[in-house]
Amino acid sequence: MIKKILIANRGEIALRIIRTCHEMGLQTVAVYSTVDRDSLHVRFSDEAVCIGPPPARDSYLRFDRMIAAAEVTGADAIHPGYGFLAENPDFSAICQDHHIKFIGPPPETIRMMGDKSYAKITMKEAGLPVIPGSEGIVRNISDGRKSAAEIGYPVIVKATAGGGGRGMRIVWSEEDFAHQFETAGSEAEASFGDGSLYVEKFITGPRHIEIQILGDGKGNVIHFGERECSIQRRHQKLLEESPSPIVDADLRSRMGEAAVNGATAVNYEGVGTVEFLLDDDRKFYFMEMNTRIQVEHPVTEEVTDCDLVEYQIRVAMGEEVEPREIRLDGHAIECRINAEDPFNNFAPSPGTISAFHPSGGHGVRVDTHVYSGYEIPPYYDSMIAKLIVRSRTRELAIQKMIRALDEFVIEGVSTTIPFHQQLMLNEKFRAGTFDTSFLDSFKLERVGT
Ligand code: MV4
Repeated sequence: MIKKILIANRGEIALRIIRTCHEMGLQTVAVYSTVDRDSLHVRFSDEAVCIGPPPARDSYLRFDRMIAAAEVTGADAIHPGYGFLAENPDFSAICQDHHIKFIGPPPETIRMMGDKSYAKITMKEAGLPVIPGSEGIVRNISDGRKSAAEIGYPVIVKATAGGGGRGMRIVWSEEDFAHQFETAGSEAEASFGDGSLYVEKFITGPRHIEIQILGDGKGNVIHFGERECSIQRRHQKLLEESPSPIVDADLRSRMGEAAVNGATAVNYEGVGTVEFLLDDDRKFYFMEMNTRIQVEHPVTEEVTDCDLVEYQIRVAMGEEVEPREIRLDGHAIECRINAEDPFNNFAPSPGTISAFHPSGGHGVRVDTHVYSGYEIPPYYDSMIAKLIVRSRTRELAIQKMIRALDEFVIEGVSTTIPFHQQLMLNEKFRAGTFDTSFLDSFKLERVGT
């Protein structure tokens, strides 16, 4: 039984998790670095433990301090949120060793899915379509070049320890292969301590679509439809929506079935996301599986009327997932509000928020840890709020988002609000015909004073 949960995270997601815990009658323990002392997750939790100085490696990434904080407060579970320790198999294992329930999959599943080449082999065996490429990792340039010649150029070289766009190189021709392969390998070695690479066909202008799933580790897996995540800049998503404007009921059911089959094959426990690329012919391919709750989970919650954090906690308590079809109703859009200057290459804009007025009204949800007078520390990521709207159709959701963005007041720092305001008026966005390269050519106009 779980009675008290330690939230091994900060910011909006820590607050998001605390809210569900309290609705479920569960006690909460916040952890914080010294710079987060005045954060709302500290104020809204039942207890709070300081775990160290501002740099994450000295606080939010410290296994020993998380476990000690759980032990001194008597927490029987740890929710990792996203980022930090969420997909660290060793942390999941340490929690197990200390008889603290890690809210997420067991270490073996996290490790398997963290090895992107191995995950791809596993999903191919489960019958999911995968992008044509090398059978697993390639040992050297010569094997890689052979593989690339069979696949046909352009190819993409990916680090098996990478993911989310880190440690990838596109190779356009055979002459360029050796150089790109070596660069990718040394980058991967430096970043992940593992230089292993695999090769696959490069799909030009794909859409990034992901399926939300839930498993109970007892063989039951269900899906919650898709999220459209193609609006991204340098692998940072800026806007997500559900449903995807390009996915119809038939494609949703086929992608959902594939995701469920993949998760079932690994006896998945917890919430997870199966990422797919969709090509010009609307063929889909498995890309990666994420074993955490994701930043963009609220759009799925809004169209399915499900609390995904509640499901995480319930399966962690041993509850079974009842097999059923989840219906999507209406349309939800999430804009990530970052303390960044969209007119200056999205440079981080830390500082003190002098005035903060979140949007409200029917169909508007703001997930944030920020308030008037809040000082954004420079140590962590720059997302300060998620603005989520929900309406009956995509067109109405866009109209509501325009209204909600107009109403949102944030003074003292630059934010991505002006970017989203212009995106909402963009023809290609409104038509729903964009792909992952859309933002490469999106030109922000300088307006106002
Ligand atoms: C690809 C791809 C095209 N073909 N794989 C991006 C995130 C990471 N999970 C994998 N990603 C991609 N994988 C194949 N076989 C396109 C992307 C991709 C991308 C690649 C290079 C530059 C920008 C990109 C933006 C979105 C997706």
